[in-house]
Amino acid sequence: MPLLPILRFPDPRLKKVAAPVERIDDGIRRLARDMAETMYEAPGIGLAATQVDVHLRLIVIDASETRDQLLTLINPEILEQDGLQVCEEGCLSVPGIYDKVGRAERVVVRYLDIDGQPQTVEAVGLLAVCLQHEIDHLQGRVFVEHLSQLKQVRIKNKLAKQARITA
Ligand code: K1U
Ligand code: ZN
Repeated sequence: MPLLPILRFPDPRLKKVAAPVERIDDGIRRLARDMAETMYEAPGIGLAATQVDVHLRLIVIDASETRDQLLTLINPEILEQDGLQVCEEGCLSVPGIYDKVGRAERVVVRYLDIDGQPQTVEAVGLLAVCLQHEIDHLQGRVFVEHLSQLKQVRIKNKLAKQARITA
């Protein structure tokens, strides 16, 4: 299965708002499989379709230590959120940058699974953080946009320097 190229911040395509998936067909199933493979290979604990330049509401997540609890979420929506946790985040679209972000401690998310069945997941801790991070991507938001303007400028400069070195 092909690994998908991941867009890098500040690529303007990361700002696009994803559209709902209307029909779960072979194309969507193939995309979900390729995204999961890309996430495991990176390695990461989540990946949103936005990051692979597909602007549909589809995310994959595996926040388990054993790396065998894949969740594929189609048209995810946060139904409930409460509490606050501050957690160090990273992003495959912002390589090498980690910083603390405040998120809800607990979320309940409704979604369709890969068979089109409605499901809900209640999450706390890292899984809750990852769900919010990936659903943010579908809204065109990258985690660094939760940081100060000064930090964002520094991150853009650092990534531009990295890109010049690797070019
Ligand atoms: O959205 C992404 O780019 C994936 C991102 C998800 C995420 C990480 C940390 C907090 C919130 C959301 C990553 O997976 S970055 C890589 C990473 O954190 C990691 C990789 C391997 C094992 C454990 C963590
Ligand atoms: Zn990310």
